[in-house]
Amino acid sequence: MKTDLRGKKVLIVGTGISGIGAAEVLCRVGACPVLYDENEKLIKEEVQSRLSPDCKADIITGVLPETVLESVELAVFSPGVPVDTQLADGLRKRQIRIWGEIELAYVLGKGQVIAITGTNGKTTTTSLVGEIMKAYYESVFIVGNIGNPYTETALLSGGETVTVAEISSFQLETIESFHPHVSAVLNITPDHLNRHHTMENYVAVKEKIALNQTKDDICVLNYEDEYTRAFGERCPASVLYFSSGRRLKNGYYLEGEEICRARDGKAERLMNIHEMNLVGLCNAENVMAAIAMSDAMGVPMDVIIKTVKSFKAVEHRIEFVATKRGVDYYNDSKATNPDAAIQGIKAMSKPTVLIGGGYDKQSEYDEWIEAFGDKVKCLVLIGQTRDKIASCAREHGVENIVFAETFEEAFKICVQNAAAGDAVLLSPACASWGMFPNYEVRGRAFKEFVNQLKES
Ligand code: UMA
Repeated sequence: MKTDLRGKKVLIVGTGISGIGAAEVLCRVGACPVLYDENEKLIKEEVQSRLSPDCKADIITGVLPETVLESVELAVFSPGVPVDTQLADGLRKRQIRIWGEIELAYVLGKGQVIAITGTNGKTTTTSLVGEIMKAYYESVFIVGNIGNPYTETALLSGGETVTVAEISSFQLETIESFHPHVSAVLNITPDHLNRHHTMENYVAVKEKIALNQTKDDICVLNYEDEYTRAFGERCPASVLYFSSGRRLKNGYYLEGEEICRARDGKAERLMNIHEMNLVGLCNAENVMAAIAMSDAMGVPMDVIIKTVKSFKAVEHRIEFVATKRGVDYYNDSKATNPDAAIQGIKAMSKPTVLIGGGYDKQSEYDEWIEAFGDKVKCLVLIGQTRDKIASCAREHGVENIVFAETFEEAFKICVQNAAAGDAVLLSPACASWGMFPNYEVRGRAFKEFVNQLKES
């Protein structure tokens, strides 16, 4: 253990999965967690019931008494909790450090860490790197923003462990000593600006992934992204670039359909993109980044390529479902905002019947609709946002727009409008609320409809 937290009173802010994970690990190392959530409607017994019986934590909801601030020695903020609030200021004024899940787990964990950030593609890339590591190393954990708090596995790790962590910008705000041996910034496009306020802040926080890296470490960056390419110039780690747009003298790149690796100008072909089960240029980039990271970790190239070829898309992310009557069906239900949906439509190479719409998060749809090009032969709209999307789509020259009252009706309209050689894509650019409890249920409903379709 690199830091002794025994007997220390630690304030955990947020009682979601990150906060619960932090409380558990702190109990196990003998610290005294105080679990706080500003949501006064939370029932303390329910929060308690999510802790294991031997994890004793004080639980506070609503307003946090000053006396608690006076008594704690460390704070651990959940990723969803901003660090520019009165509470955070109060802690800093008292010289109390604010860590997050990643810093806490890192100081308690052992072994090597691979850390992956970026605006899009993090989850797919993290899963793929995790699978490649599992194919070669004995002890591998896949953690972080992907939905498994890093704190849950920190104490299980040993010197030989490889931890593959998906890290969001929220989680990077609170790192101090976090030092991955291999890191990656896949791309940076505007996102979460309500939290980070400016693009400069957002880019700076993404760059923190390499904060403690040295030239003995590796940072994998996207040469085609202006922010990550510029970061390469001042990155403290040794940089490995990947590119979907040009040949690199050193790095990983796409030439036609071939993924290649070059060292000092000597190039070799690694695989054809049609040999992977993922579609779209964004996924070719994710794969190149994963290959670069795995190569840097010393995994033999034959093991890497074999794993890439057998890797299936993460569920609900441009997930190929089936071909029925010559029509390819894709589930991209995870595209709950226009930016994510842009990746979905960009990944399609055939005329596409697209299901969009859902809960209104006050998004703007122009850029998503511009990304349609002339690919979308029919736009089927559902939910609260359908009028707003339809008028935006008309402004951008999309003419074939059909409204559906229910999700089932939307699916039937897709089937009627798609011909052999077309694709049907569920990539709604909106949250599912109002029609479904979450995007997973929406995605599964879509897959069930597809699977019920007859072959001919
Ligand atoms: N809360 C406060 N004060 C606040 C804000 C929130 O007390 O100012 C409380 C809420 O009342 C709630 C709790 O904090 O009870 C929620 O904490 P949280 O929002 O951090 O959610 P967790 O369940 O702990 O999940 C978090 C990440 N959530 C966010 O970043 C919003 C999960 O990422 C992550 O998987 C998990 O930790 C484990 O690391 C999700 C996410 O949406 C998938 N990430 C964003 C994204 O991918 O775009 C960044």
